[in-house]
Amino acid sequence: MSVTKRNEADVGYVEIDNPPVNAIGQSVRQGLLEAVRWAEELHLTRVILSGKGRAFAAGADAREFDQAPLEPHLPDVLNAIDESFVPWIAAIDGVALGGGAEVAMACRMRIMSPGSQIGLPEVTLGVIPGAGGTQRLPRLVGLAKALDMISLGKPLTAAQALATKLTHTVEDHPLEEAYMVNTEELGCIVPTWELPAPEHDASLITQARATIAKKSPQQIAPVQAIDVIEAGLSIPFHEALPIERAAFLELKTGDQARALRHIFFAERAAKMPDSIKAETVELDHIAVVGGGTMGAGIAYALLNAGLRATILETDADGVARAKTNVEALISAGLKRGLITEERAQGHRDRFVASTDYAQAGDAMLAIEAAFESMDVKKDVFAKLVDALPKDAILASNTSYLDINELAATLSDPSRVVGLHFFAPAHIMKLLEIVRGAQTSDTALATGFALGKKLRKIPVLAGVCDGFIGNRILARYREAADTVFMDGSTPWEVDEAMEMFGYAMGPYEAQDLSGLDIAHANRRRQDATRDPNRRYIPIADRMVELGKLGRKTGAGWYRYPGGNGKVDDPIVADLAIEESHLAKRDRTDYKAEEIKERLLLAMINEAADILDEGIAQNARDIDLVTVFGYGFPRWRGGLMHYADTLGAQAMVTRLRELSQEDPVAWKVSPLLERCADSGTKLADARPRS
Ligand code: T1G
Repeated sequence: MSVTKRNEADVGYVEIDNPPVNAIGQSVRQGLLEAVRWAEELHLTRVILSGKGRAFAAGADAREFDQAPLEPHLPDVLNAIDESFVPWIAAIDGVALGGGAEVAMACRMRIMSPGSQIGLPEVTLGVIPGAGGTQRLPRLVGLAKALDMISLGKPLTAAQALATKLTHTVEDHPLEEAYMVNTEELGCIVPTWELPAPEHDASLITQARATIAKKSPQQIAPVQAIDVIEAGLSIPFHEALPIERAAFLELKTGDQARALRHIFFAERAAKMPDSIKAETVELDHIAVVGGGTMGAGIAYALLNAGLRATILETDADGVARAKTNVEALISAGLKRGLITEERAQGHRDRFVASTDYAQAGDAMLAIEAAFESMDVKKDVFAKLVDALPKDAILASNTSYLDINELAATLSDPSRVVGLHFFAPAHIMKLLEIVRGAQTSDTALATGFALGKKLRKIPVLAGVCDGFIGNRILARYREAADTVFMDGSTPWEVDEAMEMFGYAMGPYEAQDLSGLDIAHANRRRQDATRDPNRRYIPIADRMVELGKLGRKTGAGWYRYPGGNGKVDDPIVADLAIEESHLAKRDRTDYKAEEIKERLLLAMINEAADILDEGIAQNARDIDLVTVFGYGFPRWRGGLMHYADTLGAQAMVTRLRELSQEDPVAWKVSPLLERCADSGTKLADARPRS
């Protein structure tokens, strides 16, 4: 039973009981509708609605969105509540999101507990409120607030909801308070649907449209949300509902909503594979080697999770730098109101920076975040082996280097695992957990347990150059440099990828991270690079010219006055010169073709990564590309997007491109297999 009901005299208690978060599926809708009839038959004086467990209701059950909606439909259920002569009070303890907030707004009164939240985040799932939210919310909080809440999807805290009059009161015990509410006072509250819609205000509408154009470019749902809100301002409530419903139903079957749902559930399915049968080591005191930007970010994430963190450095300057970096993150957290003074002091009390490895003598996990050199890392691991308990797990935050080579320097290589964080480590949600040839299940379980503690999205990766994400990134950059050398420009390439949905194209992104990192990797790969593979020398020339990106004031672009990017004719000339030296004809690539080549290059590489078992499944590759590399979330990630193209079509195009360069465009056997068998990449598995 997803909805329970009982009454004490003339007061009814209805509880949504659909764990874990009271998602509103068909059975909950049915239960609520029956409860309206029940309350009316008993002529109750009020119904107090609550949610069992940690949520009031987390919204419509998104797992039902792929099917045709079953009756009763939520708008009808909520109209029954709103129009009933028995007033309902929503006693909100936990989150009231989407359909959950719509239920609460259909109630005559809302009482929230201090820690609860209320909001309409439907646009984050590529839809709009579909049960009256676009019509009831403006009536309760006004047009400006409603436009903001619905088009951006950000929930309100209880205090914010009180300030906007979305909730009547904030009380520690909403259920009890609801019982105490004066019946006359309750009877005087006008049903939400009967409230007047706010005045139409063109400037507010225009402003809201401008905001979403900047914050969620190319996304359809926020635009439609504003359209539906605006449409409802000048027509009666019940005439506006079908407009809202039609837009909701159309959006939920669209590509963007499917993609966003895919990522929503993929994110929640990112857990330790069942095949790993081991317990984590104790996660209390964790050593971090290296107090630079990465090490300090990792240490701060550990402190935020309530853990003890000791940064180990090579000398006093390093220790001072580590302390400065961590203190800067603590101050930033205080300034942004993300942590309290008390928590900040707790962080400081649990943080140590030292050159003395013995300071981490009881740490059962160490994360090495030192300079990206194998020799440096081997030296660090040797010191960790001497200082830490013999069964402590030794992790490396390397972005590219061979975990197996590192592990081979230890008498017990099973203790070694890769924990690849993304900068800034305390913000980026992705964590690549790299399994070496001898990595133990205990080491892997420890990685996943840490990922959970840090609220990261953990993805298991095998060992190869760049693991999942950086290997795809390297192919992406190579494809970009190829069209640049053969006729395009950094500006055109970046523009093409921004039109696809990236917030930033590959060249502007590399100017941020620095051209020297990729240069060091190319030098490292010189000895093993396939001599038959075409090599694009432009980026090397850039580094020779000292054009390392924003950190040197110029890279692929110039940034006069540190402001926006400006084309640099020197860079353009470099490509013309190199293509001339290579006797290559230059082509005027259109944005569509640039986009296609860069995406196919990534998809083909990702298919090899999946085929080799470096990634467990396509879903993990989607998580890596979205949460680590800026792939547009509303496209569902690289492989989800690839499935909208279809394996056959991709293989056909890749075969054409391989005429140009059979090495770089060698078609992935996995893609060939999918094309032959009609299998989606989402269902593809590594070759056996
Ligand atoms: N539908 C189906 N399953 C859901 C769900 C939902 N709306 N929300 C959560 N789950 C599952 C989730 O997959 C996971 O499952 C478990 O609950 C715990 O979630 C008509 C159209 C509520 C803040 O956008 O933001 O209403 O992995 O791991 O970190 O207008 O879940 O255990 O099997 O995320 O504590 C609008 C979505 C829907 C809110 C809890 N609602 N959910 O976070 O736990 S559209 C939302 C969340 C709508 C109406 C429209 C979060 C949470 P499993 P979790 P959490």
